[in-house]
Amino acid sequence: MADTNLRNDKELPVIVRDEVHADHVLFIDADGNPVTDLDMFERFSCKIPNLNPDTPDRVEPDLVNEREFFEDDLPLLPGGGRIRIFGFKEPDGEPQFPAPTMRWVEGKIIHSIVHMKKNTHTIHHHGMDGTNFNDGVGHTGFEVSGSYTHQFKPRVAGTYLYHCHKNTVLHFEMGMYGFLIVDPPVEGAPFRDGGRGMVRRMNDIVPYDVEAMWAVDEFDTRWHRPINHLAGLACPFYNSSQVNAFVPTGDENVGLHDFRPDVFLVSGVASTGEPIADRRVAVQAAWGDTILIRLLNAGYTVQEYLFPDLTVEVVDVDGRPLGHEPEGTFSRPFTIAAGTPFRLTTARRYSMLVTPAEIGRHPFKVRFLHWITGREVGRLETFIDVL
Ligand SMILES: [Cu+2]
Repeated sequence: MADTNLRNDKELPVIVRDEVHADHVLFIDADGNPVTDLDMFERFSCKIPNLNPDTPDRVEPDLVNEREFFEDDLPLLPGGGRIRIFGFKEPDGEPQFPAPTMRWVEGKIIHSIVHMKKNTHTIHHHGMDGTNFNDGVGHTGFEVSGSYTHQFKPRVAGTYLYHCHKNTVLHFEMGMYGFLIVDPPVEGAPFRDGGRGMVRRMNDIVPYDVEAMWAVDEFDTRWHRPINHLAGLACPFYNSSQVNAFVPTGDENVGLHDFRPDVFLVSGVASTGEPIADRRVAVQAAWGDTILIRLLNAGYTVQEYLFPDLTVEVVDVDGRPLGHEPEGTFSRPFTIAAGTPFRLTTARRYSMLVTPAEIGRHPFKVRFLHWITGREVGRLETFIDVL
């Protein structure tokens, strides 16, 4: 994103095929031929195999989830207007945004099955350290045109996400993501979204009473139109009738170098300017309850968050419990004092514990900051009610 946006006001570089510029040579291959950035781009972004292979080392699963692609106009705009979404749904489920949560359990064998009816997509289980077959990153592996079963044994509980990793700049923005939660290996797991559960805190597993799952996102509504799945990819062998690329093979600039968000959402609920009170987002807890907040930056801005009157403890960063041995030996959970703003960038997560001492309404505020200039481009607010 950053690189293309820096070019925003300048003439786009023209890459001439069959003409090697010294600037573009990355390395010399085993046959002595120069490998250019265009070769690399074609190899890893354009010549992606479409495969539906057998799962290597397949064993019987403990847990299975299935997702399929949909494209639909969903009533997500402030006031209920519809907007074009690419998403994942369960095979017999309704289209929804964000995609349904995957809930896994530490140490269990998981099968995550993806079905594609037309076109190709992938599911990247972000942070899961999958092998190349299971990682779901199209341009370093393959894209799925039919079905594929990803196999995992998640190593440590935490807050993750899954998303499509085909033409990611477009498909992630269009809605192809959802939470992926790994619960600790205790009775009752996997837990129900929003309810009671257990979470790792250092080397302990501690209970919470209420779970908030906040995927904070923003839409540039100009992008959310019936749009070619490959739009924005600059693949020289696609002709312009197939793809409207923004460099130099297409006739039309589809504008994916230019992101100007105009709708701001938490977990699929758009802000109207008033604090979001929808119960899918706003939390209701009883006095004395411990709340686990799973916070995800699912957008393309830098997001700055603020609890004006709550001090929270961060127990997990990007799916890695702090202070958990062996990988967290050198870290510890940390507190963010009431009134202290904090930030996350794209795809990053915090899991935070809080037990509010006061009855009443506790606001949660977000400012959306432009990723280059830092300028505020939007804001929203929701809250935790303690009764
Ligand atoms: Cu996709």
